[in-house]
Amino acid sequence: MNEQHVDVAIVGAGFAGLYATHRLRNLQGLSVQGFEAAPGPGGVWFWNRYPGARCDFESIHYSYTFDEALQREWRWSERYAAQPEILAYLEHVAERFDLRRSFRFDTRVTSAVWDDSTERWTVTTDDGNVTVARYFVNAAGAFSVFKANEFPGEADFRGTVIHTSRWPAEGIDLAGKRVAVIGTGSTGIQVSQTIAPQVAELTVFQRTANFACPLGNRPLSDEEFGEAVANYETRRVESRDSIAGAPYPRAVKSALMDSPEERRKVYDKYYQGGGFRMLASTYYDLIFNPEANATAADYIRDRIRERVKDPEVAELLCPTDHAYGTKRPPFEIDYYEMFNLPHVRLVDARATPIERITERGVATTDREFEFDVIVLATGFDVGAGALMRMGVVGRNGRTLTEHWADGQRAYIGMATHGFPNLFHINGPQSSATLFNNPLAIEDSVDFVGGLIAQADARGHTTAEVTEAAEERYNELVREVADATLFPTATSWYMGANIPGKPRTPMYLFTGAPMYRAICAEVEAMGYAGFSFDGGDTSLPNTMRLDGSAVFLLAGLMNMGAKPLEECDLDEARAAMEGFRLMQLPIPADVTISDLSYPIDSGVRTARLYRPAIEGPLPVVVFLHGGGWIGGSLDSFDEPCAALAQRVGAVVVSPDYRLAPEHPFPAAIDDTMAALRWVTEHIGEYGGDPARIAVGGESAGANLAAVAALRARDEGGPHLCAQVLVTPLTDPMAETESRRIFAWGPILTSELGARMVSLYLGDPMQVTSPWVAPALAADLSGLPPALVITMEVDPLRDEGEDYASALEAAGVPTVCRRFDGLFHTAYSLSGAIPRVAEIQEAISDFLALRLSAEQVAATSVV
Ligand code: NA7
Repeated sequence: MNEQHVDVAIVGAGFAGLYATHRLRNLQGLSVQGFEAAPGPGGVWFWNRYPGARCDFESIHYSYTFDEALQREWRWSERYAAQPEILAYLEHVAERFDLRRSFRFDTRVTSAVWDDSTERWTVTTDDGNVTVARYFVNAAGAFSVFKANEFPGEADFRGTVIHTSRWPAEGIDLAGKRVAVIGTGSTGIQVSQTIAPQVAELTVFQRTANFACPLGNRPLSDEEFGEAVANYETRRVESRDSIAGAPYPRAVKSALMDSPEERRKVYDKYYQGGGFRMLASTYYDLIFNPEANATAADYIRDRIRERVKDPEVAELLCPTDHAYGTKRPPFEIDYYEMFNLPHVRLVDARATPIERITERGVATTDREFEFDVIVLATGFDVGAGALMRMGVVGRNGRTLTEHWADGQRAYIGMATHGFPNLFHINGPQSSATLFNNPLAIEDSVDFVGGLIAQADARGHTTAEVTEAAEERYNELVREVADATLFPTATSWYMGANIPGKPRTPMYLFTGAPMYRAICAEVEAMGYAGFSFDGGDTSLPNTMRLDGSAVFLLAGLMNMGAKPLEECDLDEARAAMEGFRLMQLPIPADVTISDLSYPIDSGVRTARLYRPAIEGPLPVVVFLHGGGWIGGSLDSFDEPCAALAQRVGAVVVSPDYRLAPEHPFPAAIDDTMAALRWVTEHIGEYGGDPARIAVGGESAGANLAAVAALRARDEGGPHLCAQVLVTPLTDPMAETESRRIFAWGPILTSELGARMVSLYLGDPMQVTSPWVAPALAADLSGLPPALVITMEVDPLRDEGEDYASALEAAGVPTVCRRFDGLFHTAYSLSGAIPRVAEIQEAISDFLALRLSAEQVAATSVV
């Protein structure tokens, strides 16, 4: 037995292991020992040699980015390269960067055990050797364990049974043979469409029909290759900034915003466009809105019906049990036309499941079929199954299998608590399934390389994710999944393709940009969530957010939405209007009408929301948000209508003048004018002028708070309550929340400061209580207040401080903080389900404060 000592042990010589070796050994100067079960490099592209094996990401995107010369010199022959070419590329990379010498091929890891006393991993291999390493990198890939044959009787079969991922290098002669293909995922489709012309008979066993779209493969022309090489620099940046990690056109619209004719045009364009564009470039809501998804599903089903001549076969090929994209969408080359060939048949393995393999072929519950070759295209135990089988043992003798008994989990897809100095590349809960893998791999390796470099530079010997960080990230992954349609399908995305495997989201379903942002934030905070030598660490801000919020923000990134602070005034206003797309439908039983109220310089519009209840009803005057520079009646239709319905009140939303065209005090003067008008006229609209509350969100909450002050000081109107949702109460406040959430999300310090300065007109006004209600000399005598704050909001602390000050001044005050939510969440009810909780808090408060009994009792007092 040999024992060697190295800095890093790496398992796997695919895309991940090769780049990890290059980065850690060639660039960082660490000693590396790699292990690979196959006789050569290539990983998944070494093993999957079945006929038709091909990548369905374009090769100019599905390739390394780390070396400019490599990008230029490797001439891809096809748009979507086939397996032999990708394998040749990886072999070339191994040669070019002299990586082979760091690997022991034909060598399996049989155990990897962490020793707490020496702070080393002891890696044992089936060649009887032992490698002791400071770090252990799992680059074994997600598809290295194939799904074992579930059908009894394989030994009885006279012919050949073969899983697609164990196809022999010399091939299998299928000419003139009767062949069964079991499985219609990406692999089953590729193998079937490829072998159909060679075989005597092809029988495809389909348990679940899939939404396959044309791959659009063709030779890569010199012009296309030249263009790719010339633009690699920008394209690779765009790729990393796009949902799928490839520079596809961005989906920026809801499918429900287009007419059926417009949708048809969009789907026609991207159905033929090839690759993941059908999902990434059509409509952003396919993946979370069932109604939107149905439009794409219907479209694809229509195409299948057009392409398959026998209507019964066509119907069987149409998926009906899952939403488009919730199972990994395959791509095909004349797959559907294949079923028009006389020697190809489709068997419904759901209606008549396969029972066993027999001496002659396959027996279903219906009949026996005779075959010479049975191809199992039945998939993989996706995730880090390979590592579990390697017998990885962490701190205190705990195995990975035990740690993952309820599902595989890894902090940012890279680290597992109790397994110090072990890093996964594209591990469980990474975003690898929605992130073009070579790029995702490079990012992940670079992250790990950076972390090791920092640990070494600071003299740390262990880096381990904390239990709390792993737990919170795991929750986040689940919450994000719950914001999508992914959990509704039985798929390997959810670990649901393997009997007995816990059903948990195997990936973070945000797309590449948000995943990258989270990793960048972790890194920028000194590897937040990782404890070095047992030291303290904190959680990155994004992980404090509710999963629905993270999913929403990811959606904005995927759309390429410009951050508000980078927008000019018109763009910022348009972006704020766009928030409407993220609101629930307006409740149908609320009547909406526009009225006018007078101001000094003319009249303004106010929108009135009236629930279908007999009056007189209490009244809420609600001021929309938008930083005094944006927002509109339209943008707050849904929050106001929902308020009217929940509280059973008439809600009036005044269209106050916006800055900078109309700086302070225009907005607050209009608010006061609206309140006076409401007091005088609301009786005509079914409202009770004795029961008026004022409320608002963000800048609107500032106006509401100031209106309450002015109404007190100016002798009316009389207000029964004030509802302040995420109010700005002092532009100059120096609070902790302003510091830790300076970067938002949505509201950043820079944006807030710009809005305040546009509103103020005269900077001297900044300390006026009419701008900064928190600076009012006296807060007593104000109407009872509900102050709502969001945990992840720069304005959180000043809202809470204001609530405390109100209470100290004798004002009955309720303060509610919503953990995990952020500024503007209140007006995004369609994306953030927990907005219902905020609405409930407001309606509970107002129901009490505006009840006729309460108002009568208060006036008696
Ligand atoms: P997939 O996508 O998991 O597909 C496996 C297929 O095999 C799928 O159609 C399964 O039907 C079918 N299957 C599995 N077990 C059975 C049994 N017992 N009876 C009938 N049919 C069965 O694996 P692929 O290899 O196609 O693709 C894997 C990934 O590799 C691919 O997505 C790319 O990312 C690369 P089911 O849907 O479970 O009903």
